[in-house]
Amino acid sequence: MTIERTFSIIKPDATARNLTGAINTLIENAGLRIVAQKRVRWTKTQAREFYAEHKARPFFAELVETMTSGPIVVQVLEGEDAIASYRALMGATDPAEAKRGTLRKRFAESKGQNSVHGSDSAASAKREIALNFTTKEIVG
Ligand code: RTP
Ligand code: MG
Repeated sequence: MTIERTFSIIKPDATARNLTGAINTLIENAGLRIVAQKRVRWTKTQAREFYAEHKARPFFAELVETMTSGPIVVQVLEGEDAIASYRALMGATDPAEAKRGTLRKRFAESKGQNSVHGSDSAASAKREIALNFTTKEIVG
């Protein structure tokens, strides 16, 4: 059994539709524990740094705009195989391709407005948690 931590974001399209509680219920029902959480609004600089790996992609400017368009809820989720398990709960990037029962199938509006983010690897999780939380803010 591997207990891991992953980084999650409830994105502006979801906070705008008052879906924080609904998403958190599904996260907890999936066996993941929310060990850190805060509602914040990112600056453009923060969004550009967070998504630096995508800076050459055609959707980068739109992504930065979207992620700074309103409040987000940043979280650390803990549980068995948390990284893969949360990616499975999220579903495909494009809601048209997301499987039934996933967060993106239920809530996402489009590829750009896709309600949630989750780290894609252990290295990403470590980096993304460190960018958003101090160690004191994570209470396991
Ligand atoms: P995320 O990083 O948000 O968890 O999503 P992901 O791994 O499934 O997707 P990724 O390829 O890392 O892309 C990051 C975010 O950029 C937006 N995107 N828009 N308009 C487009 O073609 C497009 N492609 C990606 C999405 O919001 C995606 O979640
Ligand atoms: Mg990604």
